[in-house]
Amino acid sequence: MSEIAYIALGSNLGERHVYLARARDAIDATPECRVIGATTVEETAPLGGLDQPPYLNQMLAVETTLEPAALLARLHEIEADAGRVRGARWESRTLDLDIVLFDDRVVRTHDLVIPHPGLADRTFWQREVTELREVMRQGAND
Ligand code: A4P
Ligand code: MG
Repeated sequence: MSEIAYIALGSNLGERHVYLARARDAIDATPECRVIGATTVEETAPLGGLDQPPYLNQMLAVETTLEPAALLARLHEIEADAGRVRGARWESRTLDLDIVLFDDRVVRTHDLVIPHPGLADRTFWQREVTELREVMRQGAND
């Protein structure tokens, strides 16, 4: 059975658009994953109080047969590939991939918390979730 994961993409170092595009391709190229929706790419001021360059953020709706932990492991591989190419400095990131939602599942393990705790106060994530739900609702009506 496949479920729908909402995956947040973030980049604030180097060729940010390229990192997001490669991440979309890598997720879609994963045999158990299919990208079924994408928000517009948005530039956002850095959160967390650190002196960092602005981020590009985007959210994807991904149909997947992977379990949440296996999806996280795959996302970590994709992050590692992006870091290896550009040699990211530790404080900023070429690519950050977070699982924001995974169907209506609630997960609380040492490695994985879903819904992602950041959803409560990241207004751009909340906007993106709304945008994706609207896109998929329209798709279902077509
Ligand atoms: N982890 C637990 N739950 C999850 C989940 N739902 N999705 C664990 C992904 N990972 C999850 O993450 C650290 C560990 O969190 C993972 O190994 C996983 O087991 P990480 O991506 O390696 O490290 P991180 O990103 O530095 O930490 P964290 O807590 O994920 O930070 P955030 O929340 O991702 O913040 N400002 C703007 N404007 N836009 C951004 O995208 N991002 C950050 C990073 C800071 N400021 C930002 C943005
Ligand atoms: Mg993260």
